[in-house]
Amino acid sequence: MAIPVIDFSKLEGKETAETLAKIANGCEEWGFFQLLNHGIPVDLLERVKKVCSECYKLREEGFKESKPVQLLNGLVNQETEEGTVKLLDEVDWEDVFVLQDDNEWPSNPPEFKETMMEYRIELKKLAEKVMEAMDVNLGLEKGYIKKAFSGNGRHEPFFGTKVSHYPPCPRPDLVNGLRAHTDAGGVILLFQDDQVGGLQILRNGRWIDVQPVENAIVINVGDQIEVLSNGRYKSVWHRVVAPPDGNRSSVASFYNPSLVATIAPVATKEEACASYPKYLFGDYMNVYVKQKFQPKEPRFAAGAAM
Ligand SMILES: O=C(O)CCC(=O)C(=O)O
Ligand SMILES: [Fe+2]
Repeated sequence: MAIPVIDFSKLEGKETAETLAKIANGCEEWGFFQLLNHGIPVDLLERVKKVCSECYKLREEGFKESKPVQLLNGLVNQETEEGTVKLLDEVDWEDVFVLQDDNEWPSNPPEFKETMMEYRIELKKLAEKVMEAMDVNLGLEKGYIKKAFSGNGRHEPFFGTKVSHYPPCPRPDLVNGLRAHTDAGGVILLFQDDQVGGLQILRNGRWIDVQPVENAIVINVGDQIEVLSNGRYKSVWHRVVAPPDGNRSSVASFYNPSLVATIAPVATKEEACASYPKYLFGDYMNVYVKQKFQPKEPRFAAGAAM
């Protein structure tokens, strides 16, 4: 069983209806799908891979001193003494940093900033196109989700890009690359390693691989799209298994509401049918940062209660 792979270029032309239907199926039945021919030039993707990998090489020594390495070493020593130990549940075997419009970015390699700026512009456009396809599929006016995420056009939606590396892990049985979670925001666009796998989604009670597809962009539904669609689209649990050998890299871009945008289910014919509360996205995020690796349902309630 494989995550649906969709040719996004067919959204325009004779196969619009079929392509929209494939996207609807990806959102409703999977929460994850992959896009090919998404319009991001392959040459740009190649440059992104290169600058991110060079950037990680400059940070590699730092990872050796990091908390996951220290905790895993401690756990392995404990195992030697006590025989059995439990999986580490408070850290992830990853090196990450986030790029936003207004934070500090690595200045090395020298091409990093320029390449990632170009990449983010393209990815943001792609996110908005994907959201428009969701609008149409949900029977909403084109631009509805973007407008909701921007508090009716009054604020900028949040757009962040997380650059991750999962270094080779001596004991993937004792630590996750990234613990299981659902994503907090709206639409997530992931450029994942095409050599080293490890991303898995929970489907019908089983973990299945998000198969690496060269130059594809993996799209997934975040918690806010679940709420806005009144549960028609579901944010799906996923995790990254730490690579036993090989270095996994990924670049995840998050198109989220502005922190001051109100998120609520789309008006259903009968208001009483709304299965989700209404809240400020910022309040939801305050809960999410503390409960990211826990079930999402109590987060919705807690966000609304603030
Ligand atoms: O690195 C990956 O493949 C997935 C990352 C992810 O799930 C996240 O950053 O939320
Ligand atoms: Fe995620």
